[in-house]
Amino acid sequence: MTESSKPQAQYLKDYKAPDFLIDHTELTFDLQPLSTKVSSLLTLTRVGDKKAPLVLDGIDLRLLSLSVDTVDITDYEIVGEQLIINNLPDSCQLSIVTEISPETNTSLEGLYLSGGAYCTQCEAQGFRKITYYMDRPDVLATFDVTIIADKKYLQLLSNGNQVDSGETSDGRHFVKWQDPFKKPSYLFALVAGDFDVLKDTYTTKSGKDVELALFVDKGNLSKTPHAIASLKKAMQWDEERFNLEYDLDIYMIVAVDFFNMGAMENKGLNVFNSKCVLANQETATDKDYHTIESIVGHEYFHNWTGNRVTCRDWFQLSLKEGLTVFRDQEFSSDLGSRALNRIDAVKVMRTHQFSEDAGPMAHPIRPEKVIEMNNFYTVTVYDKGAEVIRMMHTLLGETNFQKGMTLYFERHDGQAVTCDDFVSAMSDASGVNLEQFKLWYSQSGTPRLNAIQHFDSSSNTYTLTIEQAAPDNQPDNKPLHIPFAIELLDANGESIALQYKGKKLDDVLDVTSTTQTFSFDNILEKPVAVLLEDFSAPCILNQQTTEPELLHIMRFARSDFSRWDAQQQLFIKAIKSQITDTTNSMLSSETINALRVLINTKEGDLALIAELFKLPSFDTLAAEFEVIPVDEIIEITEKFEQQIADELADELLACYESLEDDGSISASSVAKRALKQTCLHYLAKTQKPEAVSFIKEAASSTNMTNVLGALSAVVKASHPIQEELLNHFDSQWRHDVLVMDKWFALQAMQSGNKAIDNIKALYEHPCFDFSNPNRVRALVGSFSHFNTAQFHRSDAQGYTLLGDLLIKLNAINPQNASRMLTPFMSWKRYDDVRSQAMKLQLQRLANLDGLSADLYEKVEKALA
Ligand code: B3K
Ligand code: ZN
Repeated sequence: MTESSKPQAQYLKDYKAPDFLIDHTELTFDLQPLSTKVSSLLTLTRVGDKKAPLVLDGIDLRLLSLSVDTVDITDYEIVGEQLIINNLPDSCQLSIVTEISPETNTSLEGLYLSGGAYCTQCEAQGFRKITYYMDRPDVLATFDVTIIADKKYLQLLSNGNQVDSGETSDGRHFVKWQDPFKKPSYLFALVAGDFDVLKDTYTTKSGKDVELALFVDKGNLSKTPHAIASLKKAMQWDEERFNLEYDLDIYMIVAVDFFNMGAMENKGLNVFNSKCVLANQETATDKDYHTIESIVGHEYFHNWTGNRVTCRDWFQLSLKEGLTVFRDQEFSSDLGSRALNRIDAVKVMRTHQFSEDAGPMAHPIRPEKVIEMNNFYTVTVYDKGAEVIRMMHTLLGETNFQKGMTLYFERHDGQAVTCDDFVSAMSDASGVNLEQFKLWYSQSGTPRLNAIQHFDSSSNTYTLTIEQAAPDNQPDNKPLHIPFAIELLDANGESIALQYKGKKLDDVLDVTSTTQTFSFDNILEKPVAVLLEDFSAPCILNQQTTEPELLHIMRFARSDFSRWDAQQQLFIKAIKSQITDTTNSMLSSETINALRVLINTKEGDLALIAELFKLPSFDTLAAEFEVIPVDEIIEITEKFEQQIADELADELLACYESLEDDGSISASSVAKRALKQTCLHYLAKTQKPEAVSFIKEAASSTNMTNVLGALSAVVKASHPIQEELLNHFDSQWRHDVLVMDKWFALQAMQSGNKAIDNIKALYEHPCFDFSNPNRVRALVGSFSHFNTAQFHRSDAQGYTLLGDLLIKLNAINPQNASRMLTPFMSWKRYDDVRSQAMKLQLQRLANLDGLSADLYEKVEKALA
């Protein structure tokens, strides 16, 4: 690539307010697969420099005409991806007619035709693939949209309320929509297709009736009730917890098969990946049900946090995403198990986010430099962003946090604002000083905390010193304001009231400097400390906790999350000591006994017990090492799983047999199925004859959670019956691609040398399609993320498979390619042979003609 053809970076520091505003946008779409005509009429007002030209963004557009106040103009130029119009009056109506080709648009961004329906995806910068526009989030306009199409596209949908419809003179039809709320272009949506529709209504707490409509592919109505029920729960929850009501007369969700992400919050017209909508007990797992509820909630919550108040520029993405993830996490936690939701969120942080933050793509939750915006819809912006909001919530408390939200909406409803505006509202409403806290927005990397404990029996004083160090890759970071939650347990497992010199102390410590000591007195014996309770800050904590102390925490901590965390630490310690000291050969009898007590007594949440039985993932363990010992982690994890299976086989059998679920999605049934799955996972590794009959029974169940539990157990155990069960599944579900994705993911987990050839053969499977992101992720994404042994084969065949795929996807769908590249980003953390082999694949990409900006940005950073 020559210097001038390299994709250019944008910087937060260069933000400049627009010179023009668009007050109103009128769009007419004449839909044709290869030549859709888009007529746009923009009402413009100059607000900046008198001489400034109007600069509009546009990609892959054919300009048919351009006129100002009905007069054709010639004083314009198209430079790269911009249309520059000079000498415009201070206010005018600009008319632009362009032509685009939805059918050949495989990027799934802009307007595309796939699976027989027209659909748009505009966030972040896809609107510029539809028409020339000020495609930036701080330009907000009301929209009128007319869609004209053949009648086979029965439903013609856009944002807002439908105001007109009818036939055209040439026998086609049209619908006109008006969105009264000003919005940026990224929230625009259009869908045209022939769908089945589930209708419902919701009455808001102020008594307004809202029509709900869920559009799905023909024949899928039986899979819609859960999504619509989730939507109603989300609407009610947002009223109760955040005092926020819906604002339009209609809320529509459309499910499409070809979609790059989970879903999109377009005003009044959400577009969803069908896998995040469709569910019934036969085809979807309990986890799918949970994901659907959470994503439906997430997109709904964006109506206020994202749509009513949006981002000034894309560097502020976490303003809406971090906050909305926090809101959806709270929604799931209020409706279900808070502990399990917390465990899930922390797993994402400790595996994916910590690794991103330590690697070449490390960026603050408010990035400062971006080449391709789509590359910044990351676990850092979303999940670490949500942790930052959660820390503010911890520091302020629920009441003050809600006061902050109210002030934020009072100040900024209808505006495009910054993360600083949000923090100011929180701080002003609560009186809590968040100046130092704001560093979380501008510093990347995971802070490292070191906890040093001391108990002085002569004065009955316990002291805790917290040292805070900058991350290795960000040595210049300043100390952060960290809410550090603790619980002190006595020998009986009782919580000790925190006090010093007669003053009651809070259990959230304000850590603000590099070294800080906190003292607690009136403590009669050396306590066992639960540190960073509930993962109160996204940090790596180094603590010298012994095995007996971890077992004590696991039994007695008030936070279920911290009990699970202690169990994970026990496993991690054991695995690490195996790797560094091979004489220490097995899990201790105390650890095995603690597990035995859990399944024998089955006290408390069964789903939590299921979690407590899971060894840490490869990624979690990898994070513990500077150079990832791939083979050792795999070998020792397998050995420990085998030990659990062998030593607890009888208990696991008894537990499995005792669990009868009623097939519903009630919390207790879901928890029973989760524990049954865990039992099967281990039982498949034993020689117990009952195990095979349990597996066969589960595999033939009509409940997908049970079926998948059985299949995944046999695949992971390389059990001889796996082939028979997988073949049966294929013949049973070939008609349902979403279910087949589960099968592709299982196929990707095959062990042994044939794994790679198997994947290549599956590229030819009638259900596989390189242009469908769900298929690609199910097969190759599962392989590269979860089939560690085969992906990281030392003969590099796994890496070549992924490299070949990325080259292919670069031409079809750069966004998907870029996402699939992730495993290569941490190439430097592997041994020489593996890292050189991964680097080679990155170099192949770097040398590729026509490398997309999406891949270019990541490959360049990875190789730097
Ligand atoms: N806002 C969208 C994500 C858009 C991604 C663009 N590449 C979904 C969400 O976070 O709700
Ligand atoms: Zn979002």
